[in-house]
Amino acid sequence: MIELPSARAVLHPVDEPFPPGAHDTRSAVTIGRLLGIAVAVAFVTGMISHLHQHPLGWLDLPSRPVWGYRVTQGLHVIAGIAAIPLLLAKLWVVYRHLFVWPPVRDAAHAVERLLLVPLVAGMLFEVTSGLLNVVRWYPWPFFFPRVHYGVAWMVVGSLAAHLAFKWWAVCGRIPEPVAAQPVLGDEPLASPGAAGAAGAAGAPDADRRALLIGALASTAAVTLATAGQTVPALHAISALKPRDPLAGPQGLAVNRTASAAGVRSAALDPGWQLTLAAGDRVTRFTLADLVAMPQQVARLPLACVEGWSAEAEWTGVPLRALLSAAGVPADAHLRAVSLERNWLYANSPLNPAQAWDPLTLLALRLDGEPLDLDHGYPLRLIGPNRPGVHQTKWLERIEVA
Ligand code: HEM
Ligand code: HEM
Ligand SMILES: Nc1nc2c(c(=O)[nH]1)N[C@H]1C(S)=C(S)[C@@H](COP(=O)(O)O)O[C@H]1N2
Ligand SMILES: [Mo]
Repeated sequence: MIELPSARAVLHPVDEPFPPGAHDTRSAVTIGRLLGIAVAVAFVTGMISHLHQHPLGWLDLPSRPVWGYRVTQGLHVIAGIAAIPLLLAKLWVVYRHLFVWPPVRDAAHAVERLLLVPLVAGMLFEVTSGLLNVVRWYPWPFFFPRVHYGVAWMVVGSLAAHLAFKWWAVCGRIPEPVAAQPVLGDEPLASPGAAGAAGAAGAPDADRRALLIGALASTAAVTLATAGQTVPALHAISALKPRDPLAGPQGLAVNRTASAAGVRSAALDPGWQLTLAAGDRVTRFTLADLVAMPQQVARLPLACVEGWSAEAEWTGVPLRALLSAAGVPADAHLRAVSLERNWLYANSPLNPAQAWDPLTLLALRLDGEPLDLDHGYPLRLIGPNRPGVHQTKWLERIEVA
C-alpha cells in the first residue's frame, strides 16, 4: 500500500524549516505596530478628506489652518504608500499561520480566521486602488473614492477584531490545544521568547533584526522616493514623484486643462461675467469690475486629493467683499459654479466660514501674472484649507446653495 503524506506534511514539508526569528510572534507584533500606525493615519486623514468632500449638515469644517488639507491629504498618501512594504512584510512574517492544521480549532478561531478575509483583502484593495488613483489609472467601472471609503471602514473594523483576538490570545484566554500549535520551530503565541529554547536552527534575534531593517529600509525608500510631491524639502530627491507639483504653466501643475474641460471659448469670451445669485437678487461683475476692486494677495497651497501640493502667490478679490456688497446673509452656504459642464468637479461648496474667510479669493493672478487659461482664467476660486477639487477654475457663478 502506498502511504500518502499527511496534509500537514504537504503544507509544511519538514525539511524546509523557516528561519525562526523572522516569522515569530515578536516580528508579527513589531511589523504589525508599524502597519497599524500607517493604517490609523490613513484612516483618520481619509475621513477628514471625506468630510471636506461630503460635508455633514451639522458640521461645517473650519477654513483654518491654511495648510490643513495640504498636511492631512499629503500624510494620507504618504502613510498609504508606506503601508505597502509594511503590509508585504507583515504577510511574509505570518503567512504560514494561514496554513495551520487543523484549519479551525473552535468557533472563536473560525470567526477570527473568517475576519482575516476582509482584513487582508481589504488592505490589498486599499493600497492598490489608492496607488492607481494617484497615478491616475482608472481600470474599474466604479467610482473610486466611494468604494475606497467603504472598504476603509471594513479594514478598520476587521483590524479592531484582529487586535482584540490577538490580545485575547496573548493574554492566554484561549487555551492552545497541542494540535493547533503553530508548526515548525515557531513559538506558541502565549510564550514569546521560546523559539531560542526550542533549539531551532539559526539565530532568531539576527533574523528578526534583518527582517525589521529590510522592512524599515524599503518603507523609507518608497517614502523618500514619492513624498516630494508634497513635501518641499524632498522635492529634489523624490525621483518617483507621481506628480511634479511645479511642472506646468506658471510653475504649477495642471490637473485638467481648459481644452479637456471644453471651456476655451467661453473662458476667452470678452463678454464673460461673474454672476452672484442670492435668491432673486442677482449681481453681475465684468472682468474690468473685478480688476478695479481692491485686490488681496495671499500665499496659499493648492493641495490635490491625489496627494501633490504646491504653494503659490494668488491675487484677487476676497469673496467676502462681493458677498457683503450684494447683501448675502452671513450664514448662507454657497456654491461656486464653473463654466465647465457635466463634470463632478465643475462646482464646489463653501460653508459660511470658508465663504467669509478673508483669504478666500476670487483669483485673477498667479505669482503676479494673469492666470494661465489652464489655471482657470479669467477667474478661479482659491481658499485656505480646501481640497484641490474645490478650488474651482473658470468661474461663472457664485450662488446660494
Ligand atoms: C492591516 C493590518 C494587518 C493585517 C493585514 C494583518 C494580518 C495578519 C495575518 C494574516 C496574520 C496571520 C493569521 C493569524 O495568526 O491569525 C496575523 C497575525 C498576527 N498579527 Fe496581524 N495584521 C495586521 C495588523 C496587526 C497589528 C496592528 C498587530 C499588533 C500590533 C498585529 C498582530 C498580530 C499578531 C500578534 C499575530 C499572530 C502572530 C503569531 O502568532 O506569531 N497585526 N496578522
Ligand atoms: C491603508 C489604508 C487606507 C485607508 C484606510 C484609506 C482610506 C481613505 C478614505 C476613508 C478616503 C476618503 C474617501 C472619500 O472621500 O470618500 C481616502 C481617499 C483617498 N485615498 Fe486612501 N486609504 C488607504 C490607503 C491609500 C493609499 C495606499 C493611497 C495611495 C497611494 C490612497 C489614496 C487616496 C486618495 C488619492 C484619496 C482621495 C480620493 C478622492 O477623493 O478622489 N489611499 N482614503
Ligand atoms: N472647473 C474645474 N475646476 C477644477 C478642476 C476641474 O476639473 N474643473 N480640477 C480641480 C483639481 S482636482 C485640482 S487639484 C485643482 C488644480 O488646479 P490647477 O490645475 O490650476 O493646478 O483644480 C481644481 N479645479
Ligand atoms: Mo485634484
